[in-house]
This record gives sequence, structure tokens and C-alpha cells, in this order.
Amino acid sequence: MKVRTLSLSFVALAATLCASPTAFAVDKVFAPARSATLFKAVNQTIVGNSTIDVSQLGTISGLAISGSVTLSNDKGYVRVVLVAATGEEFLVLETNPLLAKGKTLSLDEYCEETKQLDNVKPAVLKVESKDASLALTTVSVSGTAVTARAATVASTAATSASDDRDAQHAAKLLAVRYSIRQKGLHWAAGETSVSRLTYAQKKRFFGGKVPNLGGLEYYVGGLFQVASATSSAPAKATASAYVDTFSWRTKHGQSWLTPVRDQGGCASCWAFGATGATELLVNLYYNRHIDLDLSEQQALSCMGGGTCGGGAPEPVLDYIIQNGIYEEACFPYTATDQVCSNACSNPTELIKIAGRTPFTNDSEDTLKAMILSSAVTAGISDWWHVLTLAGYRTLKVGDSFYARDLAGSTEWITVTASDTDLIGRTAWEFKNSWNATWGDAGYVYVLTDLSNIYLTEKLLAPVTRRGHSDADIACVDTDGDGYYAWGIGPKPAQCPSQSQAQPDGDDSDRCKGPMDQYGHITELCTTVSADFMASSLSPCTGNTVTFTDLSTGSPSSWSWSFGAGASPATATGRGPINVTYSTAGAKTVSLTVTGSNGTSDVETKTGYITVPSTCNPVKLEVYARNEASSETNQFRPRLYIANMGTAALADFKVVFKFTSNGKTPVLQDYYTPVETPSLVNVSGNNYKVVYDYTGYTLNPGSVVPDTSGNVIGLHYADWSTWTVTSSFRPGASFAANTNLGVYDKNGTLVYGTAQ
Ligand SMILES: [Ca+2]
Ligand SMILES: [Ca+2]
Ligand SMILES: [Ca+2]
Repeated sequence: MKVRTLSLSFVALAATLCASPTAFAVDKVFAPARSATLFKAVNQTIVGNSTIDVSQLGTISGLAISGSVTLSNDKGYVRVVLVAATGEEFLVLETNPLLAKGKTLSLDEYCEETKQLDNVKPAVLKVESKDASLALTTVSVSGTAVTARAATVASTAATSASDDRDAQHAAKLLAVRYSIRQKGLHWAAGETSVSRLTYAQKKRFFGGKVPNLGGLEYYVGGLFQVASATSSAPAKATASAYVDTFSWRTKHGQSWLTPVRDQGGCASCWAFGATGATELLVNLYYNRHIDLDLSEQQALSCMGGGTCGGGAPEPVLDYIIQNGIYEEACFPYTATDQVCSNACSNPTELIKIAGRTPFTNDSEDTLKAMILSSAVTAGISDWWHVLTLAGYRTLKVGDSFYARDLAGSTEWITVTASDTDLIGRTAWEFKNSWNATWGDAGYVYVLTDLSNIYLTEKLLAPVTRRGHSDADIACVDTDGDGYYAWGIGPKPAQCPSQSQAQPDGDDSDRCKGPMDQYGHITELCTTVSADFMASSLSPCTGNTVTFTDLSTGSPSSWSWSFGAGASPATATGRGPINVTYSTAGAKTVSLTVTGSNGTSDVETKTGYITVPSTCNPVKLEVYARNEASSETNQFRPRLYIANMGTAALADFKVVFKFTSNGKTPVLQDYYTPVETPSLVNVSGNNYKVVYDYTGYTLNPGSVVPDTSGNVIGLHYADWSTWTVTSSFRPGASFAANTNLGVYDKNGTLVYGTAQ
């Protein structure tokens, strides 16, 4: 019999819960750690919010629910929370269309934080739902654990609550990533500072009530689309007089925002949104990187805006207008409610602003004008959350976003010609206060209905700063084009007499002159310069690649050449131009532009496009870790495989190699429910481990065996130190591992490195 660990207690459990190999589904990580002994028949269909009395169940060490969830639209969600007699809360289930990988979810003894409980006395099950129904058939519980959990944890890592949570987090993240891929969404999901919070921690973070974030906690970059209650995409913006893209993160070639902060376990986003905007306004007004760190604790404790249970930015701004705000050191942030008298009595900084103007939600252009002229604090009502606005971008083909998560995964997200739901829409760029390890370095691009933007205020200059005056405003011509920059106020007296009357719209580029009220910048250089970009750098044969002109200097004619196998092979006109390739390989693309005054320029990008020889709709991800890192005579690899693609993969093999220091290794199979592992002596001390999945099919969206992984053991029997050099190279926790290789039934490498 195959068992997963050496622990006898767990052998018995595996036999109880997992009668056949088909039961080793991904959902196993959401099944109770101990077999259920008590059941409560419920047989209710719950719509909206409800509570179920479970106080008669006695002290328990685990709780699971069975039934099914139906989500009626993209905003649908269901959350079930166990409330203990002590008032402690534990998440039993949270789902939405991303987590459920669709509109329905079948629950067979499902549990999350209630998988292993430390002898809890239950009171009620709290059900919260919107645009969804929960058909609950039974609640099952396991009674008091016979042995204390701590002892079980010590005996084997495989049954620890922390391992369970790791596996659940991994499974939820894979589900979100799979849904993003299947739905064609344009953001990347990864592990963030928020994704691993417990329900109780999230509740503190959001001020006592957790909103349906629709996956936002997993956001690590790209374009986050706030789900609309109607399934149709929000209307596109009408033609705008304003410039397509503007951001204080790139104005004059630099970011004017202060570093991303961390609000911690306190719903003080409103204090951070207002303070972040004030810090930005100070930099903009003085045209210098003063980069003040102002006191969010003062905003939280002294300004009447709210508490760690939530609040609003307007009272904070009004207080800063009337009384001013101190520096962080005067009243350091503790993420707790404190009395205002804890502030220092002699602050160094006292910053006041002149006023505020609310956004009336009348049009996108109004909000663009506010961003172009000053600092703006803004909220998203679906998230009950306030942030600082940094800029906006009208989406066009070729716009690219870089995503990176805590586990080190990176990807590019690019708008292509087929993204008709995006092109022409406005993405709002926000600075968040969830730490720079969340989102796109702490920032997020949001696509949402205008009506979802609330608590939004433009901050008004002038700024006053204790011990300083307007003589401190920098008036500089950094790029030497004769146009000076002096921030967002009127031209100050200290600007030199030879300076132009209009400010420089981009003081990092001598070809860019003054900016008008709509953000358009006068072109100062007439020389043409050719440049372009492609919507995809590695298209499959037959797939459309869109080439977009990025030339500067107002060219009047264009001549393109797209490389071998391209159709069309050449083109004239600005484009964008759609091209397909019929052959694989590296392609060299060039563009020649000519200006009206006869000057011309050529941009040639050698090997710019690479068409792969095979485009496989199977897209695997393999995660691995070493369970036995602390033991010297063995290593115990764990791995699992996810198919994130659109086609099934059958009869494959996973292979890695290792070298022993002269001792003969022994393979022991602990938990490989669907494959046959084997140890192959290649030559001398060189070995391969082969996991043979002949007869098994890994379907799209599925994981094998589950996110806690297969386990085999490799050891040498005499308990002396054993040195193994392995291509497996795993760490202590699960991470994507491309050091091993996955081969399909034809022997073609479909993932990782050749072995
Ligand atoms: Ca601060
Ligand atoms: Ca200049
Ligand atoms: Ca300039």
C-alpha cells in the first residue's frame, strides 16, 4: 500500500479518506485532516446572509461542509465562517468565480482554516453571499483530537497545519491563475503580502468586515478589472481631448510619489490615501524630492477621519488645511488606535495645504484634469478602500505591464489587437498602502466603472511648510532646452530672466517643450526617429502580431519590412499593421521613416521576433520542495504538476537526475497515487528518478496529485552523511522548478530542462 508519510496515524487516515486513486483530487487539500465522526444534516439553500446554530456539536478539532455553490455572475461570492464560543472566527469556505474556476462548485467535506482546529467549541456558522446561493447538505466535524496537535506536528511535517495552509494557498492561487488564463483577463496573480492573511487578520485589515475583493489580494501586476454586476464590459470612454497617458511616476523622467507604505492590520487606508497625496503634493509644489514621511498616526488619531475600523479622507484633508500635519517621527505609525496626545509636542514639520476639490463622478475627463494638475486621493467603493492616484493610461495595442510575485515568478502582460474589450478604455494607476510586495511594486492599474470611484479629492496648492517659503521652489532647466520646470504653482520669482514664460512639460527631454492643459507636449525637435514595437515577440505560426509605430518627429511616410515568412512581407503607412508568420525562427524587422523636410531614419531590430518551432497548448507548471532538508542520509523530494493550458497531457514522464558520493541509493515510495516512480542507474554514481504517468491524463486546470505533492524518499541505509548533487535543487517550500524535465509520450521535452 502506498502511503504518504512514515507516520502510522496518517496511514490510517489516508486509508479512511482516500479509498481510490481518483479521490486524490486537488480538493483533498481542502478536506478534513481527521475523519469526521459527527454530522449535522442541514439541507438548506441559503441566499444572502444567514447563520446556522452548531453549538450542540461539542468541542471539535475539524469542521467541513458538503453541498454546492452556484454563482450567478462575476461579482458572486460565498463565504462561510465558523464562529467559536470564544468569538474567534475561522474561514470554512470562500469562493468566487476565479477561485471556483467557474460558476459552480461542488463541496464534499470542504474546509479551509477549519481543517485542523485546536479543540474549539463551535457556536454558529455564518454564511455571507451575494449574487450566489449555497445549497448546504451537511456539516461534519471531527471530535477532540486524541493526541495533542503539537505532538503530531513534531512527528511529521506532512500533517502540520502550516503545511495544510501552504497547500491550500497554493491550490487557491493556481485556481485564480487558471481562471485568469481561461477568462482571458489581463492581470497576473501571485503570492502577496495580503494573499496569505488569515480570515481574522483580513477582518482587522479591512476594519471589521471583509469585502469581496474578487482576487485583488493576489494581484501582482497588469490590468485589474473590477467585476461588473452585469457581465457586459463597462462602456468605453468617449473620445477625450486629454493626453492618452499621464503619470506622476514618470513626469520629467522620474517618480514624484513617496515610497509605498504598509497600513498593517488596521483599516486606516483613508489616512494613508490622504497622507500619500499630501506627500506627493509637497514634492510637486516645491519641484523637489523632499519626500516627506508624514504621520499617518496623526491622521488616524487626531483628525476626526475615523479609526482602525475605517474612515474617510475628507476630514483628514480638512484638518491638514486648517491645522497641518507632522512628520512620521513625531507620531510614529503603530496600526492601532491611540490617543492624539501621544504625538510629540515639538514637530519639525508642519505641512498645510490650501484646499480640496471633490470629484463629482461626472466624467473621466474631469478626473484626468484633476490628476494632471495636482495630487489626488481616491477610493474604489467595491473594495471599501482608499488609495492615492498616480496617473492613468488610455489602453492601446502594445501597452505592456510587468508582473512579479513574492515567489519570484515574472511575466509580461501586453494589450494585443484582439483585446477589443480593453482598447480605448482608461486604466487608473493607484498607489496602494499594502506594502511594495503587493501588486506592481505596490501600485495597481484598475479598470472600473466611473461610478465605482468614490471618496476622491484633488488637493490644492499652495503648500506651506514650517521654516520654508516659496523661495524654496526649484526652478530648473535640467535638459537644457530653455524651458524651465517649477512644479505646479505659478512661475516663481527665482526663475532666471532668460527662462521661457511656459514651464517645461518634460524636463528630461530636450525635444519636449511646454505642455497644454490637456497634457499634450509641444515637439521641439523636427528630426524624425524611427521606432516600433510588436504585440508579441514569440507568436506561434499563423497567429497575428501587431506592429505599432513609435517613431518621433512627426514622420510623413513609413516603410516596413517584417522578415522571413511574414505575410505581408512589407508594408507602407503608419499602421498598426497585422502580420502573420508561416515559418519558425528568428525574424529581423525594420522600419524606415521619412519626415516632411526630407530627413529619414531607419530602425532595424535583428532577431526581434522568434517564432517557436512548436506551439503546444499544454502549459505545465511543476512545483517542488525537499521535505527532508534536515536529515543527512536522505532526501525526500515532493512535487506536483499543474496543467495551466487548454489541452490535456497523457502518458508523460517527469525526470530528474542526481549524483551520489559513491553510496548506493534506495528509492522508497511514500505517496505517488497515480504514477510509478523508479530509480535508474545511468552510469557510475549518476542516477535518474523517473515518475512514469503512463495511463494517466492531466486535464486543463488540474493538478496531480494535489498541491501537497507526491512524496518519495531517496536514502542510504547506514545513517552516515550522504552527499547528493541533484538537478532537482529544491528549497524547503514549494516553488516552480524548471530544473527537472517533463517529457510527453513521444519523448519531447514539454517543461523544464533536458535530463
Ligand atoms: Ca508616514
Ligand atoms: Ca527644460
Ligand atoms: Ca524639455
